[in-house]
Parts: sequence; C-alpha cells; structure tokens
Amino acid sequence: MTISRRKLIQGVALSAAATAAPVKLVYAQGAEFTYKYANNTPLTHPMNIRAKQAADAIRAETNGRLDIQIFPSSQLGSDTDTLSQLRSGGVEFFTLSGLILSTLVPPAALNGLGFAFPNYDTVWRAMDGDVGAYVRAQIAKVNLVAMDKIWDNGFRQITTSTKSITNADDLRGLKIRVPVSPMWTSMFKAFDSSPASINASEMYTALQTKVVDAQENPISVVSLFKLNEVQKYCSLTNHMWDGFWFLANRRAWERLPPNLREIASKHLNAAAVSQRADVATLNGTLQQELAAKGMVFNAPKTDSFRDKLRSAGFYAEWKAKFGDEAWATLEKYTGKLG
Ligand code: X2X
Repeated sequence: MTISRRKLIQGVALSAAATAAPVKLVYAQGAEFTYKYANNTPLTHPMNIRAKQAADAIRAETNGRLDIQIFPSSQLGSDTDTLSQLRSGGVEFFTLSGLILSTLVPPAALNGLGFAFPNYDTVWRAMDGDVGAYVRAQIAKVNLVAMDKIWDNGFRQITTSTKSITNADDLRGLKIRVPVSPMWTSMFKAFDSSPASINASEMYTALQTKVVDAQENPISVVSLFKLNEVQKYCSLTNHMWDGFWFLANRRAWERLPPNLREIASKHLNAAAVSQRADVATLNGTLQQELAAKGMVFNAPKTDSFRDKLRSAGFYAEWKAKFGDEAWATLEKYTGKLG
C-alpha cells in the first residue's frame, strides 16, 4: 500500500505537532527496554514516518515492554559519530548507508558500485536475495545485526549551483560533496572531480557557504533536505543506488527475549517495504515540484560516465577490493560489470 505525498506530509505534521523533537514516543511507564533509534533524515522523510508506525506497533504488540525512541536528522550526532555510538551501545538502533558502513564493513559498499543496478526490480532482487544476504553476513562479523529488509534511499542524481552535468567531462574539477565513504571518494576521483567527504548533517551548510558547488543524492533527499534552496541544477545520472541498513547493536539486540526480537524484526521489515514504496512515489513526483520552484533538470546519456569509470580503472579497483565471491554475487543480478 503506498501513501500519497500529501498523506505522507500530513502524517509527519501530526507526529511533529504531537511531539517536540526528538520524536520521542511517550508511553506509560513500564517499558522494560527503552531503545534509541537514530537516523540522518528529516522528520518528513518516509523513513521516520514508517519507523514511527513500526515503533507504535512494536510497543502495542509487546504490551509496552519495548519502547523505541526515534531521533531523526542526526540529532544524536553525525553518521560517523553515531556509528561509533551504535558499536559501543550508546544507541541501540541506527539506519546507515551501506557505503558509509563500509568504513567498518568494506563489502557493505557492494550495492553502491557505479551504474551497477539498471532499475529497482534488479535492486530488490539483489538486496532481498544473495547480495543482501552476503552483506548482512559480513555485518554480523563486527557485532552488528542488520534487519533482513534494507530501507530505500534511492538512485542518486548530481546537483550543482553552477551548471548542468551533460557528460563525464563536466565533472572534471567539480568541487562535490560526497558522504564519508571510500567508494564515493573513489568514484568522483575517477571522474577527475574534487570530492569532499562531508556528513549529511553538514551538507546544506557546505553548499550554502560554497565550500562545495555540488552534491549527489536521490531527489527525495534533495527535496526533504531543502537542497534546492542552495542548488540550481539537477542532472539525472542515476549513477548509483543506495539504501539504509536498519542496524542493531548485537548485545542490545540479544538482550531482548526471542519473542520481542521476532515482533521487532517483523514490524521493522514490514516498515522497510512500505518505506520503499513511499520513496519511489516521492522520487517520481518531486521532480515536478522542484522544477516548479526553479530547479533546472536534465537527463544526460550515461555512456561517457561509464566509459570514464572503466578507463580510470574504477571497476578493476573495486573488483580487486571486493574479491571474486562478492563480485560474482553482485554480477549474478547485474550481469557483467566494468
Ligand atoms: O549523506 C547522504 O548523502 C545520504 C543522506 O544520502 C546518506 O545517508 C548516504
């Protein structure tokens, strides 16, 4: 069931009106387990709407025993900081891009390989199939637990304050913000750009103060982070798909009795599937809204970008880094890469 964008915003308005930030779900005393869930997206993002629905359902089905408190918009710290808190148990849950997680779990960047996925059908077959299973097994090795269903971030587009990007040559020398991840830095260095690793929480300011002239994100993030206020051009490159793993600190997860773990994972995985539909709706409708607000869109052919990555040795570099097993698992869904 997908919900319209209007309902999406109404849902947020209600939750925002009902609670001051952080989105703290007040519940009758008596929660045996009060767990913190942190994420980097605004309250208005489908992630927080669906996460709140899941938290409500979990609290109800556990008779208040498990109370999940939601902290959106990097309120508890940047992605880099919050990953450390997750590992120490300072927060019990955190949704994080696999590419940022790859600073700790290198194979978690697998889904972010440039132009690997041609469409969402391939994304979900891979991420709900052997690629997702492979990455979750690697995540488990660092004492984190990833829920089965990855949440959607989306296919990423390049925005700038200076020009439309029409081919790979336009990326040469471009001062572009990328999230803190070796894969992102590697990709834009392969394009001869000047990538700057900046957390999501500092992205808007970096663009506003011209520390960087560009960034790349799905349209839903461009809109919900209000990046169109500081970016003029949006080039639909679809150069990468990325998602958010719903991660748990292993000790905190295993402190929960098995029946509470079963209830929590059931509702969190269901929320992920609903959130995917919401994000697809937003990514399909927001371009018109952003254009009406003055953003200039173009849809470049991607051949020159792929050729540039290939000639720069990007695919060969990452095939060696990931190893044959991971690469073969990905190519099972994407076909031959590089
Ligand atoms: O930091 C970003 O660009 C974001 C919000 O897309 C991620 O979390 C990867």
